[in-house]
Parts: sequence; C-alpha cells; structure tokens
Amino acid sequence: MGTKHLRFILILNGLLLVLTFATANPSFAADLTKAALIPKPVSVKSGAGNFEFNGGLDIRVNEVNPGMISLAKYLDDFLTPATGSNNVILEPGVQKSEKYIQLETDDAISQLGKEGYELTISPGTIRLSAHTPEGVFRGLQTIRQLLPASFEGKKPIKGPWKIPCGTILDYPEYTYRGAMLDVARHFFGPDDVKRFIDLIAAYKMNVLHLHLADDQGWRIEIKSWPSLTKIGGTTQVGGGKGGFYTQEVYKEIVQYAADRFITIIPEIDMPGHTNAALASVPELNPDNQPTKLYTGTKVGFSTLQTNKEFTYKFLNDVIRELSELTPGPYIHVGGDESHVTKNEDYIPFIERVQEIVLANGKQMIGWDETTLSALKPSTVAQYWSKAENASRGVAKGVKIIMSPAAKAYLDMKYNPKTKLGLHWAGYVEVDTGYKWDPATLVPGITKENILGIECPLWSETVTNIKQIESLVFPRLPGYAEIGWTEATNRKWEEYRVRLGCHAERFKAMDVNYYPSAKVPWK
Ligand code: TNX
Repeated sequence: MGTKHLRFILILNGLLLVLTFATANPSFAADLTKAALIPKPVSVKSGAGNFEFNGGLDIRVNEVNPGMISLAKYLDDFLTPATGSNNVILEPGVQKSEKYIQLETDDAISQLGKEGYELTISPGTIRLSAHTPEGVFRGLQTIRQLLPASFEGKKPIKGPWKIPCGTILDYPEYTYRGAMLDVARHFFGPDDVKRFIDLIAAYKMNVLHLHLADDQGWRIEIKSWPSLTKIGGTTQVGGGKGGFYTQEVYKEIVQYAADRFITIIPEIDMPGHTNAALASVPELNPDNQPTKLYTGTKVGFSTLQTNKEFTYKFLNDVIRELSELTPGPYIHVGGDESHVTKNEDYIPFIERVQEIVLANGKQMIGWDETTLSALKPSTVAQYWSKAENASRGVAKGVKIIMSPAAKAYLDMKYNPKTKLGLHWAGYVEVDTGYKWDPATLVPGITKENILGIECPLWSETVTNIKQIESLVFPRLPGYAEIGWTEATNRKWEEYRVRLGCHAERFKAMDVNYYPSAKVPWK
C-alpha cells in the first residue's frame, strides 16, 4: 500500500498558538435556516445537531489534483490562524478521522452549473460538492460565513465551534457579478487591489473590472509604448505621484484573482478620457504635440484622433499587450462621455476598435454610449446612465451589464453628510442600493438580455484603501446578493437584519464600513 497520505505540514506561523485568545464569538445560529448568509442561498434546510470541533480538522479531497489541493489549502489557510491547529489534507479513502470536511467535484451535479454547490452538514462531516472547483470555492465562502465571525480576525480564538446541521443548495442568478475599481483617478497599489479582491470574493463576486486609464493617469505598463507609464503614470487627481503596474505585478494580480475564481477585466477608456495617453504619446494629437498632464476632475474634454491611422496602430499595440495579460474573455474599451468627439467620428471609431479587440481574440465591453455603433453579438454594453442606450443595445442583440449610477455607483454619497464621494446621480443609501431588480429596472430589458451586475467605484475623492472601504461597505454585499439571489427571494426588511449580523465580520476583517442607520447592526 503506497502511502496515500498527502500530508501538508502547513507552515503555521506557529507562535500564534500560545498567545492570547480572543473571546468566543456570539454569532452562532442554532438553526441553519437562521444563519445570516449573504448572498442568500437558493435553499437552506435544517437538520438535527451540530458539526462541532475544537482544533485542527481533516480536509479530504475526492480527487488529488492541483485544483482540489489548492481549494483545500485555501480552507486550511482560513481555519489555521483561528483554531491554532494544523489541519491535514487527505486523499479519499484514507484514514477515517472522526471529523472532517470533504471537498469534492462531481460530474453528476452539473445541473448546479459552474458556480453552484451543495453543502451537507452532519455531526461528523461537512461535505461540499460542486460540478467544478469554482463551485467548491463559492461554497467555501458559505462555510466561512457559517463559522464565527472571529475566524476572520486571523488570531487564535477559543473553541469549541459549531455549525448547525442541514443542507444548502445554491447557485447564482447571474453569471457576471462584479465590482469596478478606478485606479486611474487615484492609483492603488497591488496590495490594495488584492485586499479588494479578497473582500469581493467573500461575497461570491466573480469579476473585478479595473479602470486602468483616464485623463489623470495611465496605470498599466505597455512595453511597446513605455512613455505611457513613464509620463502618464506619474500623477493623479490632486497632483499626487500616481503610479502604475508593471506587467509582472499586473500578472500577479490577475493570478491572485484567478485563484479566487475572479476574472479581471481591464479597461482602457477611449476615445475620451484619454488625456494621460495624449500627454505621453505626442503622435496621438492632431499637431503631434503632447498635451499637459491633468490632475483635475472634469470629464469629457479629451479625445483620440479618430481620423488618424496612427491612433489605430497605437490601439492595436495596447489591446494586443493587454489581451496577452488577460486570461478572461473581455477587454473593456470605455467609450463614455466622449463629449468632444463628434458622433460621426465616434461611431466608426468604436466599430474599428471592436474589430481590433476581436482580432486579438477577445470580446469587447463598452459603456452604454457604445450602442450607437454597430455591435457584434459577442459585445457587451454596460448600462450606467441612459436607459435608451441600454435599450438600443438590446435591440442590436448585445447583452447588458447593469450598473445604473443612481443605484449601483459605489462612489455616490450615502446622504448629504457623507464626506467622501460624489452625488451627481443622487444619494445611494444602503436600502436604495439594494431595493431594485436588474430584470425590471428598464422596461423591455429582461433577464435574458442581462449578463449580470456590476458596482463601480470611481476614485476622484478617495485616496486610500480605508476610504475605499467606507464607500464600498456596507453596500457591496447588497450588490453581490442582487447578482446571486433570485429577486423573488430578496426582501429589504429581511436582508437588513442579515446585513446587521455582518458588522462583526467587517470588524474582524478590519473593514472600515459606514454604519448606516438603515441597518440594525448587531
Ligand atoms: C461618470 S460612469 C463617469 C466617470 C466618473 C464618474 C463619477 C462613467 C462611465 N463615466 O468618468 O468618474 O461618473 O461618478
């Protein structure tokens, strides 16, 4: 008998064990159906008893492959700091331990889709099954939320801990559930982006859209045009030093996201919002003279030269390099607020850019204005401002990402007292952000037309991760739920109570959330 044990003696930052114990967590739901899960699962049924443990666990995988092992390690990394004990990752069929968590992919449950999962909790075992590793990962987020919030604090806590028995069957309503981070107006380094990724992953989002270039900054190294970052990367709103991602660093971010089953969608906004490029590459201008770097917050004053052949050679280089850095299917080309580009120039420009994106093996996403152009069925339009633009997109046969500013913009202030953020689309309190249904918001746009939902954070007014968190939380879990949970299964009055239970999670994760008076915080 070969030794089948796959024992990962996990590097245990050891020391932790002996140290202080945080207080045991009060957030235990005695009945699985009462657990404050966000997003709310499709179905939860309670069973008898609890899965109780006090220390390390065996984590068993049904198949030994790198995907399953990395999921087991993800769970192990989550549990170890809190329990202070090693977990052991085991192959199937070996060593009958008393208590274990089994992670498995199962071809037979394809009806749950790519991200669906089934969680069966009994006194001796937690079994997490899915059709794909991605589904297992989403289910692991549910296990996190079933454990005491203090597990999120990464400090040893006192056991025993229990999860009530029962079963959860779950899968998402929409395949695209995203957040956007504007790293152009203010630059945020890779550690901030990774934290953002971890926070959105905890709520089962699967897309991070990065707004990588705008008037105030160019944030991604393009090897064929080094001046973009050498010049365009050196500033930001307010005149700070800006910054950019080298391709190496960017690849690390993409991998970090992929490990959490999150697709990065890079955006280079065009033909407007392009001053950083115009300042960096003189030939992009009509007179071959670079513009000045810009650190204000006005929009709509810059444009690429749509009638200059050079522009398209440049864009092909940018889109080619970006496509090579992007395992996901989409390249976002912006297209919003091109106020100084005439429609007769804008329309063919977007069509030609669409060809370039397709020729580089990707699908195009554009803001809703791009529906003025002839769009291929593979193209996606992102609704943010004008419903008529979105409707035109649907009439042209493209799918829509719903990001209505008045509901889903994370940079809108909560109320007139909010210090950070803007309010051109109105105030977006936590209830306003939650109480809408993508499939009924715009007459004539129904679920079949919708790829999913995205909540964008524009960064004119935010300069660091704590400020980002204060606008993102507590609204983001609501957008995650709108994307995941069927509209008929969502009620604000019930949601606000669940959200209130997440305060201790936010605190344990050190999330600087806005304690909205609309929510009964626990
Ligand atoms: C509109 S949303 C913009 C951005 C701004 C944002 C501020 C969109 C496609 N364009 O350029 O940053 O408003 O809320």
